[in-house]
Amino acid sequence: MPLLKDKNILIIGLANKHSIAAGIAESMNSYGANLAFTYQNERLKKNVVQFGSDLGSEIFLECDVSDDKQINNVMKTLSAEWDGLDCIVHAVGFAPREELDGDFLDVSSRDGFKIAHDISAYSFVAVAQAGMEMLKKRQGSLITLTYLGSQKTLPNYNVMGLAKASLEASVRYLAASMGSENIRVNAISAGPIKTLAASGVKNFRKMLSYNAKRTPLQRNVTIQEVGDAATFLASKLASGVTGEILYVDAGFNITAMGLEEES
Ligand code: NAD
Ligand code: 0WE
Repeated sequence: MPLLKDKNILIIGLANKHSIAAGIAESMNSYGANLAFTYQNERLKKNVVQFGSDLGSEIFLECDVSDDKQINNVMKTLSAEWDGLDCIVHAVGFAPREELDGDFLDVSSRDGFKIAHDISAYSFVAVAQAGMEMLKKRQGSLITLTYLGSQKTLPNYNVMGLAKASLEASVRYLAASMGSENIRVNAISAGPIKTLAASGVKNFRKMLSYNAKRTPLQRNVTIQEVGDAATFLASKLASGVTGEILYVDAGFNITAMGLEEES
């Protein structure tokens, strides 16, 4: 029997077929899951409906995660369609562009900090709260996406590093809080991947090749690989795993020094 057969899973954070959420949706779908999708706004709706329909999904709901009303509305609408939720995937991150271009000390602002933390970290807590009732019914789990910039510095990631550190702490606090209901909470720390969010980042291609050269696997990871790790975390194979940050980064995070540079 497929690993996620008859599992009801909500995907938050799909923008297009290059999104990490798309890799997750495809993997989960291939293991038998029923998927529902949210989209940030009307502009992205068409993409999301097209992508999800191709996977046999029928539930598409608008959700800007900065708005508690929209988050609650999603769960309310979903509870009329599904008797419970087995997993919520949160693949959302945002900071104002100006925060991600230049030296941290120079470009950081109070407003940028607020927005980055609200959209990239608090929204995960808000989604957990709103989804709790439906997750309880199925002893479901939550999965979010993070990046190594939470633990180590790199140029330009700036306030997103702080927000991801907060997101990772929220994984642990939510896991401790929701564990009594047998709800698990985990994150995947993905290596860099060329997605829509990444396409707004200066020199991203250079970062990808820098990264590939320095990983134990000598390459970058794909959204399919991140998707398969998410399938594992959502499945009963991970029934003993909660509060964990699972690195899907071709091993980059474990190295302090790579092989000799090729000249
Ligand atoms: P993406 O652009 O495909 O996805 C980001 C999503 O966030 C989009 O669907 C966008 O609509 C959504 N979003 C932004 N603000 C929102 C709001 N206010 N309300 C609702 N949705 C909102 O890019 P991605 O790389 O797939 O990003 C998904 C997650 O993966 C993010 O948390 C990102 O930080 C994380 N991540 C990305 C990489 C990478 O290199 N691409 C690496 C590690 C982690
Ligand atoms: O988490 C991310 C993406 C973060 C992101 C990207 C953007 C670009 C466009 C958040 N907000 C915005 N806002 C925009 O206006 N990643 C892990 C990918 C990423 O982004 C970087 C990276 C990496 C890696 C930004 C700077 C440096 C490295």
